[in-house]
Amino acid sequence: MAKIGILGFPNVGKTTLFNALTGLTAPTASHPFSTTEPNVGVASVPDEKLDRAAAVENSAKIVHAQLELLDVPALAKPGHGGGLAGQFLGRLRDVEALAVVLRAFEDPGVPDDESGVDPVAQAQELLLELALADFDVFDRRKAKIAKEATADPSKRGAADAVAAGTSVLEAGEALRQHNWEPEAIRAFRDLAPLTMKPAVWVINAAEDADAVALASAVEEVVPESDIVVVVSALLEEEAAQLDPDDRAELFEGLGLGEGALSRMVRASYSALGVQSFYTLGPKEAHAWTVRVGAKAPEAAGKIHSDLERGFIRAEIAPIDDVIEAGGWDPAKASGIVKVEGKAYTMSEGDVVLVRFSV
Ligand SMILES: Nc1nc2c(ncn2[C@@H]2O[C@H](COP(=O)(O)OP(=O)(O)OP(=O)(O)O)[C@@H](O)[C@H]2O)c(=O)[nH]1
Ligand SMILES: [Mg+2]
Repeated sequence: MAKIGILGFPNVGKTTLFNALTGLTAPTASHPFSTTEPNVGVASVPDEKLDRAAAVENSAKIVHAQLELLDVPALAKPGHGGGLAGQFLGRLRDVEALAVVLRAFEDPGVPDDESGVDPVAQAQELLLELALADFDVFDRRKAKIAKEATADPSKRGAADAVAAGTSVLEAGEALRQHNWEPEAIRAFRDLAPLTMKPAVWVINAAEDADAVALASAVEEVVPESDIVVVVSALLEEEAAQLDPDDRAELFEGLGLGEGALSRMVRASYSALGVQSFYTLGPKEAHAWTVRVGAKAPEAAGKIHSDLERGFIRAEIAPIDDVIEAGGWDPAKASGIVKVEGKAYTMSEGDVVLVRFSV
């Protein structure tokens, strides 16, 4: 399961967001540094198409795709405990993407510990902090690998790559802002640089804030490939405790559509370079996750390794068409379902039925 790490300055709403996403009730507090141990939980990827397909198929059970979330204790400002929450950086190194929370809400009852309520300033400081954290790791590696390369010329390329990465980081830039050769990417992998990870910037704002203006201001200062979303974590946390109908009514009443959280989880999903595909039946409507660009057998392997090993062919149709046709069987009857072989590249939203033999 893909893992996302939530980080940010103290009292910005990291744990509130974590609760909203997981439906859990980890303690939040109006004093900074209230989280001293990471919170771990699982978030369902909201998926309205899956719900609709399950309805037309009369599936007894719905299984949403899932993301694992890690809410790490706050990063302190430099001079307030020495930069990043160093002891938890290791935990962040093994997540696949970062959700960086920026505080834009004003609340006199929630002190901001100097991190302020200016999301642009926080984004800039956090970019710098993350680059510095990577720099420490790279700088150490640079010296070592340079020495190794004098004894073993096959390490020359890797040594040069680490040196180039170190310079980028020293300038306070994120590694993901540059294009790297495959050899460099391999050399970086062991160092698990935080600034190579895709990031979703989550601006935590009052529900009546100018979301478009906030988002575009932050987009100006973060790497181009990053995604920026605006949420009201407190409202979403309350909504997460409601049953789906009451929740929909609340969002409807506030003119918030499906809720910002759905957008945020979807954004994380696309930042991770993954897509959903589905299996549908009377027992279960199930969303699965596979990387963008995967062939049909790789997708089949997500369901069960036997399905990849013994893959013969797959019957495939877009979920929108299946819903419109009124289910899998009618879709098949009307010729929408195609038979595809091992070379088929999966598309977002494919419904699959795998034929296999082991
Ligand atoms: N007004 C308002 N308050 C919020 C919002 N989001 C969170 N809060 C409040 O801010 C306080 C801090 O929230 P937390 O989720 O504990 O923040 P955190 O970033 O996890 O804080 P630490 O773990 O202490 O660094 C709590 O009292 C929350 O209820 C929001 O959108 N609006
Ligand atoms: Mg917290």
